[in-house]
Amino acid sequence: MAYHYDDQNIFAKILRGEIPNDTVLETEHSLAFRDIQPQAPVHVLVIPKGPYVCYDHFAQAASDAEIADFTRTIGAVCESEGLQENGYRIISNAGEAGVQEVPHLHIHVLGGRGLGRMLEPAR
Ligand code: DGP
Repeated sequence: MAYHYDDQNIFAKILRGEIPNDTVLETEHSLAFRDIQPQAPVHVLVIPKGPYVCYDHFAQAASDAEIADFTRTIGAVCESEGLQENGYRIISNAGEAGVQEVPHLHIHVLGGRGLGRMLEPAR
């Protein structure tokens, strides 16, 4: 599959410093910041700094160093946000069926309350 990365997406603008963000953690290859429309007391987005559209694109094209950094940053957010004891959920929406709004890979890290079952019944 050929992936097209649109460098005008909102997270690309955040990475370029054109739009402010509430940073939780920044590493060489990743940025974690608070979601502007939080759906739980803790709602952090973790993104790679590289131009990847979605998770499968990242898994295919990113370097081992980027993948390790991204994975560890997600874990570090769980720890720094105090989510380990009571649990959390990580989600990555992709494409139309996944209702992905921003076409730059992001992992939602959600916690701080009971999150219910994973999916609503299909409508
Ligand atoms: P989705 O692509 O559907 O997985 O969700 C995109 C998320 O990005 C959504 O929860 C709202 C969040 N979001 C959209 N624009 C901004 C922004 O400018 N800043 C921040 N911090 N979050 C944003």
